[in-house]
Amino acid sequence: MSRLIIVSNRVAPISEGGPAAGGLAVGVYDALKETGGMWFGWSGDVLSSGQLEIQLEERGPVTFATIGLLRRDYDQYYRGFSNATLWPAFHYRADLIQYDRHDFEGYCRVNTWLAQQLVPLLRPDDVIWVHDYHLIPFAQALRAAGVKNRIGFFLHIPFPASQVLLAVPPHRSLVEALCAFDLLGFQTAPDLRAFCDYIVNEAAGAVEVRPDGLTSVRAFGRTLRAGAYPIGVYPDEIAELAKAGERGKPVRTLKATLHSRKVIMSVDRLDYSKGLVERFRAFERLIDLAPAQRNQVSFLQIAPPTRADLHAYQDIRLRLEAESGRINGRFAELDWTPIRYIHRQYERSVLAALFRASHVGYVTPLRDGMNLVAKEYVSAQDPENPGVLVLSQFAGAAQELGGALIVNPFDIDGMADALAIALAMPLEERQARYRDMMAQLRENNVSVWRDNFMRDLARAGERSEDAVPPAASDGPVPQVPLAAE
Ligand code: GDG
Repeated sequence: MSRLIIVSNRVAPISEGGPAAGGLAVGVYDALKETGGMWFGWSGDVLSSGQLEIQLEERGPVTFATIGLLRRDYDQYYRGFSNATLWPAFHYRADLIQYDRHDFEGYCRVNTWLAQQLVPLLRPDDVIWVHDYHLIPFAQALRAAGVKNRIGFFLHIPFPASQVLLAVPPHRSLVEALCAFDLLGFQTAPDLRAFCDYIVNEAAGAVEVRPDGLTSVRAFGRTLRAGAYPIGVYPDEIAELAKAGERGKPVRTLKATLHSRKVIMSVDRLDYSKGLVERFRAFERLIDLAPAQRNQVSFLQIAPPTRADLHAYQDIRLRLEAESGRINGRFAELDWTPIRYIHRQYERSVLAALFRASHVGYVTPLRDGMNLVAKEYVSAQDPENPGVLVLSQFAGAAQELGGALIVNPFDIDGMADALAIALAMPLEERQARYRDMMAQLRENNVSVWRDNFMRDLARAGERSEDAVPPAASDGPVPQVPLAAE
């Protein structure tokens, strides 16, 4: 069996079976343990100067290979192009794009450098699986270093519509770099369609859906495969974690302070893509227009800090603090605080238990590749008395979770209506919706996601052996109609 090499910006901090590890990390780590292999990426250390060396840590059949970044590389590759250009663009926030050509050069330079660090560790039959937007040029860099292995890429965030992607000045180089992979995985069919649209209409390439359901893509002198692989969770493990915490201190504390009021709950990294301000306003609309809800329901928002050294993130934090202060100032009573906004991280097990104790899971990103919180909320529910999920139509998860109340996060009244419906929903309907969503989550858990991707990568590799090698192309390539294969 080929070894699996996982490449991601950060290497997940796995302590085997530990409560901190999320489903994605565990799912990927399980695969590594099965095949043997390596997880390669940035250690999280930023050094102002000096020599950087790979640190290797063996854990059974798995090697963790991590390396630090120099301050300038961190600023250009991570803070700059990855998170100030690509993140807003891929989340449809063209207004927040900050582009600096030196940052893009740094992004490419770090990708090349990281690839060069990996090359000596590779064996000829290793299968390489690269994750996310930080590493779009990684396959191109490996190919330039002579690597012939199969290389797949999974994009965890949305792929934007062409008209938005065109706002990123080096859009063409990015898509050309993506075409150096053998298999591209997107979260949802709409993301895959957006990519194909760019290939056909902006890159003069061609796409064709094959009998096996995968899309064959020809562009920039290469043939590759692309597909949608919605990422999942381990729903039964989350359910166990939630049940185990049902009588724990955090839940007891919450319940004691709620005095039998209902609770609406959200958990998000404090990111402008998550729609937090709109969500706060919709909760305000609910208690404003339905006085009967006042003092009957509290909204618990947990939003741990993220990328706090970027201006756009400082801005969203200030806006949210202002909104929660304003709304609480307007409606709070001596014994009731409408919004409990907590800017801090909690243990995974505590979150699961709090999800189970909440009546409504309120997950309303303006854009999200998938949104695992939506899936975790459903998984954590008590089957006998489940809560209701209110979910944005712009989360990838909405493609699968039809049992949620689907809302448009730009429609404040619509969200307030959905909250009212969720809070009043009869038990039977809640149970039916929960059963429907739980069946879907079990059917497409994180192992299924991983196995489907790896199966298709093995196949894509077989086919792309005879593909035209990547070449730097300056202009559009002529459109090549695909023969049925
Ligand atoms: C990207 C894409 C895609 C959150 N707060 C705490 C905490 N979390 C955990 C959640 C969940 C994870 O972090 C967040 O995952 P999401 O999917 O919701 O969002 P992103 O971080 O933006 O992830 C996204 C995902 O990649 C996977 O492909 O779904 O669309 O943007 O697991 O529970 N965990 C702990 N404490 C917290 O306070 N322990």
